[in-house]
Amino acid sequence: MKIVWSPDHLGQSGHVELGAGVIEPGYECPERLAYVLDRWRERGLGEELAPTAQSLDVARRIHAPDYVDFLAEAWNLWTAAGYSGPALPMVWPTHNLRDDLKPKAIRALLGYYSFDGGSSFVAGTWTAVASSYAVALTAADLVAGGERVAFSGCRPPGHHAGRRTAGGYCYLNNAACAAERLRERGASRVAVLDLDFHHGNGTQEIFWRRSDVLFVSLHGDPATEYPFFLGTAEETGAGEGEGFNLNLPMPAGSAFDVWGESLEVACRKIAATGVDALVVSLGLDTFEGDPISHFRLKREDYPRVGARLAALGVPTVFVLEGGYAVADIGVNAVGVLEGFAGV
Ligand code: SS9
Ligand code: ZN
Repeated sequence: MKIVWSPDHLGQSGHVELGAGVIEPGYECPERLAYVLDRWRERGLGEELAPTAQSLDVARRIHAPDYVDFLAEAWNLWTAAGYSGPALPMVWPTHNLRDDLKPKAIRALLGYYSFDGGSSFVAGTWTAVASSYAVALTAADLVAGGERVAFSGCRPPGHHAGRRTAGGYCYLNNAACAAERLRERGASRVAVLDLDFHHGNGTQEIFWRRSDVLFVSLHGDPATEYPFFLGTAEETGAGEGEGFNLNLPMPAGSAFDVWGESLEVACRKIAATGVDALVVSLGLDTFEGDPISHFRLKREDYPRVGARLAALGVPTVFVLEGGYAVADIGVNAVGVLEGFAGV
């Protein structure tokens, strides 16, 4: 198996997030990928590749082009306005405010292009975001070129990023871009299976009206879990995309007995739909030790997940999403991959 990653992820460091009554250091930190790489090497899983150069064309199709331009410029606009420290939004165009009014002030533009205070900008954010995107596309290219499986060591993650909104530590939707690349390279239908604890609201939004990309997500019930405002079971897609969105929310506290049954439902849906390729949004925040999530998967459950996914028999791109029990993320991510490979 091959892993694609870039040292440019280190640019996303020193950022902050708006938590419950506090602005705190980002849970989504550089050490996360370091632990994955350590474990990858320890287990001798395979070759490490740098991403190939990638244009932003796919990002500009998956996202609003002006959003992509904004991500690239946000830090410069912030410092040009005389602010220092991480760039955080201050006002959001929610409910009866107008989301078609695009203000000029950077402190308001940050709100126009986000849905929460989880995706702040520092000097290296854009470099990291662009590298994370290139990592996912490179892994998709490997699979489009005939590899059975590839792993994208993406940082920052992407599944909360919508068509024109950053949030939940995400900026560009790496998994959605990987799916789009697989389509572009000949897959007639692709599934995105989101195993992160948090609902992949961005990926759902992006593919909501599309039947060529099936979106399936296992996650904490939005009644009590982030992102709260999307992810219920009755959301099934619209227009052409009706029936191509499947949400499997589960109560906080769910362990593998319950979660594994949802995985089975998800896999059967994917098999019944018939897809040429699979993208797995691999969050490891389903782990019992995760500090901000509430499922109870154990270390030994992860290889079983990988084995079940391999049984689908579909070329697969794994894309790293969340997982904040930092020291455990490597063992758990690599556990999935080893289960997949049948090691
Ligand atoms: C902790 C609150 C967590 C965001 C969670 C995003 C998970 C991304 N201050 N809020 S996978
Ligand atoms: Zn998550």
